Amino acid sequence: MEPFNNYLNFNTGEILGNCNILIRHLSDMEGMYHDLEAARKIINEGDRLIYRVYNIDVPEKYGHLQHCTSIIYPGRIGNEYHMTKGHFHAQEDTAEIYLVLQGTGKLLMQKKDREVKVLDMQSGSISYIPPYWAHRTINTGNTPLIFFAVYPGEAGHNYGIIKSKGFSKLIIEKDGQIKVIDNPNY
Ligand code: S6P
Ligand code: ZN
Repeated sequence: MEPFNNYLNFNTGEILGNCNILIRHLSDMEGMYHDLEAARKIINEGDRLIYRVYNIDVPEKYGHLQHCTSIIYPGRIGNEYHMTKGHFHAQEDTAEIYLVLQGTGKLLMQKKDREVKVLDMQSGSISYIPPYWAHRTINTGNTPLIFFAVYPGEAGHNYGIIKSKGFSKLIIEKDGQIKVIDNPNY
């Protein structure tokens, strides 16, 4: 395989070049937001774009490094901030690095033994997601949250556990403040 360049726009998070774009609307995240009624209403009124991922095309194999940008648009579903689906890596002993380019948010992580960790995300923050931690990103600001991620080629994604159980914490807005609360459905 030959070396290659791609070009990242630091302001928008868009990558120009050899990449595929993943687009997630609210309707792609059924049941993931706590306020099912609010989610249903928005979907019925025409749906909403929640996030995009620009993923550079690299073999999903040991020895390679996947890399991509994620752009989470600002907003809330009910009182819960816009967020990604969240996942474990299919190959659970693989880590990941997130570097924030723009915006503010939270990185919610959880292990299978239920241990939870929430890190702040802001321009310049470099978060290390160790092996075995599921991860979800939440935009708690008023502008897009844009971050660059790097992870092992073979990591893969397991969405099933999070889809069925969620995380044990929710990140919500209450009285104008960002709050981390227990997920009543967990
Ligand atoms: C991949 C990495 C990110 C997410 C992206 C969308 O391992 O963690 O690129 O894929 O932020 O999140 P999700 O949970 O929908 O894949
Ligand atoms: Zn990941």
